[in-house]
Amino acid sequence: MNLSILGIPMDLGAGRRGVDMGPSALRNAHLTRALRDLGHSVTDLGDVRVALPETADKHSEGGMVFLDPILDACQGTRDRLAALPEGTFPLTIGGDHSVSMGTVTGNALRGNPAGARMGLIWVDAHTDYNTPGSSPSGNIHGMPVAHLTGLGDPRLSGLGGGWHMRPEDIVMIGIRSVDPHERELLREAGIKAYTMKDVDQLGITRIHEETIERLSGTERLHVSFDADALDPGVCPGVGTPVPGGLTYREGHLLMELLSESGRVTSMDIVEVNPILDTRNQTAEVMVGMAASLLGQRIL
Ligand code: NNH
Ligand code: MN
Ligand code: MN
Ligand code: MN
Repeated sequence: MNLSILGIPMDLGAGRRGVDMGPSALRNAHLTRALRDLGHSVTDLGDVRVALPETADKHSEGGMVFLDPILDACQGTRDRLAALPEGTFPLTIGGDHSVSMGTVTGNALRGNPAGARMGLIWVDAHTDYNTPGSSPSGNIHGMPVAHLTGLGDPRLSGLGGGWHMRPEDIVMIGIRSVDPHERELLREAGIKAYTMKDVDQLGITRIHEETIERLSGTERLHVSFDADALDPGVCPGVGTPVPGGLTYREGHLLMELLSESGRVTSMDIVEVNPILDTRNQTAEVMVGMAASLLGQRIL
């Protein structure tokens, strides 16, 4: 496969500093080599330009911190991804999770100005379905999915032009932290979310089967993997750790099964925070997750 790596070194959407160094940490953990070893042709496109928090306009507007520079970075990400040749598999490395408003729209718009029908698998401790009105923090990394479905601020929800995600084409896995008003918005939208209770009860195999079945009508399939979906013991380098996450093997099994499905067309790795990490462990684990999604097998 032809893989394109694109970094988005942004921490403007997160409540703590440091995920802007995620792309560097992932490259340091030999991301390119791991994927080339699987037989892929890998091109590193470098990084999207992102404003520095020291010089960017922080002013919180309508319940959103750093709206303008985040919008800029998401537009830049979208345009880079939309312009890639069809058939390329983009692997986008963040950066806080607000980058996914740019990655998902860019991947949907590639070769299709109206936007392809996109399935979205959101692997995360959080549902990221806040709007500026429901968010307790004003941090935009808690809001990308809501904006992708057309809720929230029109500048962010307009990133796809007229295109939006259909709520029924979204599946979330690993969920264990949802804000009170966010929970209501999720229910209203009818988004399918597998909580950690579901992971415990059903297991990853069943969840994977149901997910692929549910998303069978989509043309493309994007996996957005927030490192905090994994247990903080596995991935300590994240800004908002929540106990009781996916085990190392549950993460790999999910990626291995998705790989075998042959359906996934793009991926994000986000929220890796080297400042809070232990000797780059989180980046190394996440490189392994990408490798499993892209064909690495034990035997
Ligand atoms: N739900 C909280 C908020 O909106 C936290 C979101 N943090 C994340 N999301 N790391 O993945 O502020
Ligand atoms: Mn997230
Ligand atoms: Mn999260
Ligand atoms: Mn819109």
